[in-house]
Amino acid sequence: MPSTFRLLYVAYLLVLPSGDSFRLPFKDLLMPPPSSRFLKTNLNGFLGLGNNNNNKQEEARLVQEVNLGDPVVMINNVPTVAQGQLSTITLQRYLSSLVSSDESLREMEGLMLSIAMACKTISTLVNRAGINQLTGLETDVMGTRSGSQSGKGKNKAKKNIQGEDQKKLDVLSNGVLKNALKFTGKLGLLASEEEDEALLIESALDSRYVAVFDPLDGSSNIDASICTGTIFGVLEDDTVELKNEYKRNNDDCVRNADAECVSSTEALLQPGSQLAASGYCMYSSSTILVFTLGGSHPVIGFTLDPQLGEFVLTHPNMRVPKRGTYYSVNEGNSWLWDASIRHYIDKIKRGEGETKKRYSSRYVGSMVGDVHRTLLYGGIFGNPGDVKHRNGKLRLVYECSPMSFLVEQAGGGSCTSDGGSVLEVVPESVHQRSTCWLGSIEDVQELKSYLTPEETN
Ligand code: FDP
Repeated sequence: MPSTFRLLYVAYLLVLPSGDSFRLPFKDLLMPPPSSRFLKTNLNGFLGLGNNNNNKQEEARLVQEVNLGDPVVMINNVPTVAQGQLSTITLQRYLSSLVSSDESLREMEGLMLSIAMACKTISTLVNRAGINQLTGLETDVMGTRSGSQSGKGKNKAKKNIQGEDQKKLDVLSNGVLKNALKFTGKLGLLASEEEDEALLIESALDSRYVAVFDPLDGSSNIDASICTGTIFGVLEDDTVELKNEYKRNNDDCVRNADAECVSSTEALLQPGSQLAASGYCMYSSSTILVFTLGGSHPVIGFTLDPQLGEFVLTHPNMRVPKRGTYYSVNEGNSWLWDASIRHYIDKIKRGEGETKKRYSSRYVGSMVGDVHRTLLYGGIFGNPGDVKHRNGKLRLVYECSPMSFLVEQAGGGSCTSDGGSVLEVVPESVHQRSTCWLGSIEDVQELKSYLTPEETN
């Protein structure tokens, strides 16, 4: 390969994985040409060749080598990628630096690393779904594949507690997350969209946290390879009484079909404002893990580097723009919405809202994808509910609350369809539904000016 071409190719490789905040300035393209070994290894990575462990380690070493200088700057004791550098801050490194300045985050570190590990596994499953025949519905007939059929004849589709068909990947992702969290020993209780009951983790009864998650949100998109995601929330568990009781009389443990110990859900029924952490992992053209640990912690995003097999920091401090020009809602239901919501959407799309700009519609139908775009570009996302489904389609505990918490932590806003706070709703059951709107603070405020509490009565 002629050397100028080689240099341009390496420049291309270096610019390609950079997020918007980390685009390399032109001067970095003039760095000394790397060794041909680096080029070869990197090319192999791109083509998916020679993926043995030695190669991976070598790739990691060489990629680091090419990142001349230390790209890390400390901001408020948190390592951050310096402008114009590729990220070398892995999730593990980021979390351990947090723990070194705040020891109370140690359990959270373990928990976050387990969630990240599960997300990596789910990302691989999602990526290989078509190849490994993991598309289609989960069926009731053991060992029988339904392909992409809708569970006709003998292969009846399995349903979750809300009566929705479960996809194979819903069930697999749930298992992956459940196992990852169980083995941390740091989580006493967990609930999931795909579990009828909350599960008590016997090996971690003294732990400080409980977790809720939607293992594979947007799974109706999965067979078309459209983006999906995992949503999670972590709450502090102060139901010591419950655990003591369990310890006193182990026989009281009611087991479900998988011989798992079913629990009361008391610790999980806390309003979103009590979340200790929340986030999502989006499986799309990149796999991106976005989360916040609440309080003074920012919303941060890590992108899975497929060459290193590691989440690396790419979005150090995500802030929702104050205003956007997109609305994201299933407009097919507009004829069933309350008049106030129809009126609001009509105004912004005609350019008759507060900004006098015409808003465009963007709707993936996968909450994680729609929220991720809203977080980056601004605008408003909603699942409003309608005359048939007053509380909408989304679930309060593991969809609306964690996402609203995250968006508010990034400077955005959220509300229910009667203009109330999503984060103040105290759940009555784990699988309860709720309306929810979230996005740019000024867009949410504008929407609220159209809503009246009476609308939901
Ligand atoms: P899915 O059913 O594919 O899992 O709550 C789940 C969800 O997707 C969200 O991800 C998405 O925003 C919403 O449902 C889409 O609902 P509609 O099809 O009614 O628009």
